[in-house]
Amino acid sequence: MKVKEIMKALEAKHPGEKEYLQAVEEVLVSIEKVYNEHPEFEKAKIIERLVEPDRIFTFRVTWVNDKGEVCTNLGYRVQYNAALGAYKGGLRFHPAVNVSMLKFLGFEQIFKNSLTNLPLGGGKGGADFDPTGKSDAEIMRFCQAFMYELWRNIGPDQDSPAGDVGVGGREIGYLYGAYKKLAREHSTGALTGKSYGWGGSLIRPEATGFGAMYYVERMVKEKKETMKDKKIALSGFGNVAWGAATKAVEMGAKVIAISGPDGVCEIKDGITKEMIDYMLEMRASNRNKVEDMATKFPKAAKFTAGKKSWTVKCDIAMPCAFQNELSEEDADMLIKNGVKFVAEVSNMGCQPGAIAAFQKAKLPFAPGKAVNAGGVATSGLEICQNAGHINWTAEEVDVKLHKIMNDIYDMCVEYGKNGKTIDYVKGANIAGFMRVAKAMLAQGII
Ligand code: 2IT
Repeated sequence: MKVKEIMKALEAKHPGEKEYLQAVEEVLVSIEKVYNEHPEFEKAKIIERLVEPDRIFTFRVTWVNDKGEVCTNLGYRVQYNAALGAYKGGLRFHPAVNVSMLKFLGFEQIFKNSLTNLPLGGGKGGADFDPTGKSDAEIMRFCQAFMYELWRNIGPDQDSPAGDVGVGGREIGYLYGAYKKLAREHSTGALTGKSYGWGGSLIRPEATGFGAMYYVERMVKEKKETMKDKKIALSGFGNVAWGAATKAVEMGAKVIAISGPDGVCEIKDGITKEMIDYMLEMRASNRNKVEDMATKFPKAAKFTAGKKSWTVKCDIAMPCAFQNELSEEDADMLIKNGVKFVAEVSNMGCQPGAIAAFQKAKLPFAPGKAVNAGGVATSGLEICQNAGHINWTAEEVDVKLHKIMNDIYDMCVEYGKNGKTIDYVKGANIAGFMRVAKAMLAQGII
C-alpha cells in the first residue's frame, strides 16, 4: 500500500469530503508500515475494502413544527464495516451533518469498536436537523419521522444506533418508542443509550466521560504523576463533558474551563457538583449557550464571549465537543501555557496541525478513538444485558468499563511504544486495525 496513491484516488472519487479524507489519511499513515509487512492483507485488498462503507442509506425526514409548518431534513445511516459484529455507532443531529461527516465518524467507529474487544462493527448516522431552539414536542416529532425510515435497517443483530452530538437520553427515548411501534420488537438492543428501567444500562450516560478519565489517569501515571489538583480544561458542556467533569472531580482534579459555541466559562476554583448537575439543565434547555453557567453561578464562573477553553492555562486539555475544534494555533497557545497532557474525547477533535504540534513538543497526546471508546463499549454492555434480559448494577458495569479502558490503554502502549515515548495515535490505529483486518481475511472476499 502507498498512502499517497490511495489518498489521490479517494480524493478523485470523493471530492470535497474533507473530514472523511482527513480521518482515512490519519489511519493509513499510522498503519502503512505494519500493513506492508502483511502481503496477505494487500492480496485481499483490505484497505480498498475498508475505506468504502458497506452501504449508505439516505432518506428524507419530513415533520411538522409547532407553528404547523412542514419541514424537511435529510437523514442518513452509514453501515461501514461488519467484520467484527453488527454495525454500531451513534446518531448525530446537527445542521452541518452531511455524508462526509458521517463517513469520517463511521470510519473512526470501526477502529474504536475494535479496540473495545467487543463484537461490534462500525456505523454512524444522523440528520442535518438543528435541535437548537426546538421544543420538546418538535424534537419528538422529528425523532418519530426519522424512525419511519430507519427502523427497517436496524436491529440488535443488524445495526444498533445510539446518541452522539444532539442526540441524548431524551432523543433515544423518542426514537426507541417509535422503533418499537413500527418494528414490534419491544425489548432489544436495537438502540442503546436507553434510560434505566426500560432497557438502558446504568453508567451508559456517564460512560464516555468516565472512560476518558480512566484513560487519562493512565497517561498521567505513565509520567509518574497523579490526578490530584490537576487543572483540566474541557470544551463543550454536553453529555461527554458532564461525565468527564464528574469523574475528574471524583479523582481530585479541578475542571477549570467548559465552553460552548458562544464562548468559554472559566471556573477558577474548579467546577462543583452543583455546577455539573446544572450542565444537564443547560443541555435540556436546547439553548446551546455556556453563558448560562455564568448567569447561574456568577461568583464561580466567568464567561468570555468568542473564546475557546484552550485560552485557559491548564495541565490537561480535553476537547469534548466537535471535530477539528482544536487548531494548530490553539495547540501553540496550550503548549505556551504549559499543558502537560492532551486527550481527545470528541471524535477527531484536533486538527492535524495541532496533533503535529503536540507531538513535536513531546507531549503525550491520545486520540479520540481510544479515549472516548468507553461510550460505545458500555453500549455493547447494554446490548449484552438486553440479550440476556438482565440488569447489571452500576458497580458491575463500571468495573467492566474500567477494565476495557485499561485494556485499550495497554494495547495503545503495546503498538505505539517507540523507545521511551508512546505514540498513542499509532498505537490506537494499529491495534484497532489489526483485529478488523484479521477478521476480514478470515471471512473471505465479501
Ligand atoms: O462516537 C461514539 O462512539 C458514540 N457516539 C457512541 C456510539 C454508541 O453506539 O454508543
